[in-house]
Amino acid sequence: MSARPPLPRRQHAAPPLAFSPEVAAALEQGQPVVALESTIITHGMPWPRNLEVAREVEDEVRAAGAVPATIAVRRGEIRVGLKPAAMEALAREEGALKLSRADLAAALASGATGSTTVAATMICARLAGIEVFATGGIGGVHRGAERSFDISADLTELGRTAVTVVAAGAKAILDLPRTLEVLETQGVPVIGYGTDAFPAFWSRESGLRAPLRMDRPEQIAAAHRMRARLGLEGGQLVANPIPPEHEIPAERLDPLIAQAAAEAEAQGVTGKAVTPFMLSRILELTGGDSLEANGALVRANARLGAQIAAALAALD
Ligand code: PSU
Ligand code: MN
Repeated sequence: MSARPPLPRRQHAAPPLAFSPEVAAALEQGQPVVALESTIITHGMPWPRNLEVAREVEDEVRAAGAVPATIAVRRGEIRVGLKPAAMEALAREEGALKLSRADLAAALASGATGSTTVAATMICARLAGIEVFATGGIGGVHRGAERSFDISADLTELGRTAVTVVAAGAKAILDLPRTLEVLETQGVPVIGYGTDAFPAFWSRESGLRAPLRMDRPEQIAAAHRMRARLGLEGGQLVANPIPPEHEIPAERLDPLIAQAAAEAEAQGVTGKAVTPFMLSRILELTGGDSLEANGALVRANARLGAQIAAALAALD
């Protein structure tokens, strides 16, 4: 009896990553790099403020001594680091696709252009060798999820992809207690930065406690490395409260969020469209205040992300 020949092993081609020269050089030299997402540009803020904020956020990362790597999909390639013209084109793009884990491969295979959510940006950052990613707020368990089953893929991604994500908590339009429960089930450390409270995006406190607390970027970097030593898949969520001067009190926002949620339900808004719809309605209902707060918190997260990336580089 002859042994069966081994099955031919499929050789996978490398992922379609295209680095900007600045990011490529930084990664090669082991300099701190911070990944940034792009759905906030295409679906989170209106033109032209989206472009201004995207630039401001990159400037914050640079001022804090790291290199920003805004990630998006362009003509079938994962772009890691956008040149100014590419950033502007994305910000102006009207029908950009919102790409999460489920969409990424199909979009790349068909040569599409789109923005990456927190989940997809984590996947791309890990492929690119970037360990820290700063954003505004992650997706989570939506209110009414017991009926809609609408739970963001951001939560399961945090459970499986080893990137430390800095956010201002989860958006207050979500069901925050259930969001924390799912994160715990997924084994995601949720770290309040300099606070015992779990922040609620536009507000510094949600009434919930952050499961963990750290006060220095070095602690977050050390925990990130320890997870790797333990062979734990999945990332960390750093919850950085919005700077106090930009906070919108929960008492003011709660009724507006309830109104926007009721409108979404009445208009039959579901799936991917829910988060963009809620953000733009809240912008209108707050007369633009939510947009300014959003910009301020992303900038603060970018600074902290740069400090964590620097602390990681110092450990190497
Ligand atoms: N944070 C913001 N604005 C946004 C988002 C986050 O301040 O637009 C985006 C992120 O890309 C996040 C996504 O991953 O919303 C969540 O969408 P969903 O709830 O459909 O998973
Ligand atoms: Mn959803």
